[in-house]
Amino acid sequence: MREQLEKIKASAVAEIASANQLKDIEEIRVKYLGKKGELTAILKQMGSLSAEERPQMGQLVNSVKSELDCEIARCAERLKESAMQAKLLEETLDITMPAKKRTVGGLHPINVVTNDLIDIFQSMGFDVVDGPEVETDYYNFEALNVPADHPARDMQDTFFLNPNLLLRSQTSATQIRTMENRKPPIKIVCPGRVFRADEVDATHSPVFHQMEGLVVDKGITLCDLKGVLEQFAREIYGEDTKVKFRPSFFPFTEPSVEVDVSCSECGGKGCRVCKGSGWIEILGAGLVHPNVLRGCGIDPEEYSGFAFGIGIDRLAITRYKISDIRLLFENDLRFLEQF
Ligand code: 2NM
Repeated sequence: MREQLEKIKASAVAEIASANQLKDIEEIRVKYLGKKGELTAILKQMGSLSAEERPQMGQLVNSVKSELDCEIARCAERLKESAMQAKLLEETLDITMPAKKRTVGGLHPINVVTNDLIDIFQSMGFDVVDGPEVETDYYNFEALNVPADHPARDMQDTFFLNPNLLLRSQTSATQIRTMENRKPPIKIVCPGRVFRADEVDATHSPVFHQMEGLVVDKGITLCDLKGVLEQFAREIYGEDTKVKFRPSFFPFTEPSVEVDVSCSECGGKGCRVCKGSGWIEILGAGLVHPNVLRGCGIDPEEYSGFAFGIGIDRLAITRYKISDIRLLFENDLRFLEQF
């Protein structure tokens, strides 16, 4: 029995030593120490021993059992440890590897300029109002006092979707909607995309951007218009900028003016940018025509207003010295990444 015990111990120790997975260790434990295990079987044979032998053998079996318990626990510990090491090795991060580049988006130059304009007019108390890009003939033309035979109402100039619906050719339609829905005082700017059936070239695009402004209140005059536009011009072109009104014509304003600013490149002496005149034309404006006010339910005897329209694309092109308007719409990243 003693020999048998030694053999069991020797083979168990050898098996434990050669185990290299946790499940092998568990199998070994069951094989020797489990309910039907080899050592357990020896214990069961104890009954057949004499009274003197029994305690001695009992002690021996117990000491082998605790040795094996101990070996098994140590081996399990060792295997767990090496499994952890292998896992750590596998998950190693090489912080010297080149980083994955995360590209950050930026604002399109049109949006940079639009945001600047919004800031300037908001600081003067204007609200920003949005409107639909698909408009009705009424809001785009009729309400703006544009006569039926006006060339802008021709298919050659405006994108009609059907005889009544069109892609807006100016953002004024949004101002008409605002005048219908709000009572004066009204003080708004309407930035947005507008559409005209123009042939594409370096200075024309069928899709471009505008910001129109509108102020309606009691006693509004051209003087108020000039003050607002002077403030705007100084913020965009610099403190010393001068503003000049020239008579013009729009169906929706009376009187109408073309607005020039002194050339910020040469200070008014005349250069290539201003084509020698010292002035740059930047926008059209005027006092809102009484017919337009009346059509929106505003009494022109009680209220007056001014309106203006700024070409955002033109402003972006001159600010950034962009040579061709098409660059703004081609979405070539080599161009856009410069802003
Ligand atoms: C311009 C020039 C002059 C204008 C007029 C109106 C409205 F709705 F009040 F009638 N909105 N915008 C206007 C006036 C626009 O763009 C060159």
